[in-house]
Amino acid sequence: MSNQEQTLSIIKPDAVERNLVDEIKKIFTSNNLKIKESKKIQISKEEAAEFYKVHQSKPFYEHLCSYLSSGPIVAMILEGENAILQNRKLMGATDPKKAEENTIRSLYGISIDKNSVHGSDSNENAKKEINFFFKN
Ligand code: IDP
Ligand code: MG
Repeated sequence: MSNQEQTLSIIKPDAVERNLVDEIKKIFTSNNLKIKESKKIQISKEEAAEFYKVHQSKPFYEHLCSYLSSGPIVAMILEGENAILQNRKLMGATDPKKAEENTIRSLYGISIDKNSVHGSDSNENAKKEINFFFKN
């Protein structure tokens, strides 16, 4: 049965800085994910803190918020069959060193924090995160 979903993807500052946006977008579009919306923006540290609120108790929270707000990012709505899981598979594990071969993070990730992409991890979070960047 068909399960069309939308998910939020972010190309993080380390990847935007290295001009990897087109290459990463190509990985999505050649793996059955359509890019419905895309915008390049820079968010404030306060906005990053709001976006990553689920991680507020983690030791790396402060660094994570500084990092996401440190330079331009590209936020996208991806759409397709099982888009949430499909995107997570294409991203690979959080730590690039542990990411499966040919995943975005294994190809481009620098470190566990500079890991090139964000992707929603559930239907509920996908809705929240899409709304965070693309509310109208
Ligand atoms: P995910 O991005 O694969 O969903 P999460 O556990 O949700 O991973 O963590 C969110 C982000 O926080 C990661 O993408 C990464 O940038 C950062 N992060 C996660 N774990 C660590 C860590 O142990 N040290 C530093 N940064 C981390
Ligand atoms: Mg996560």
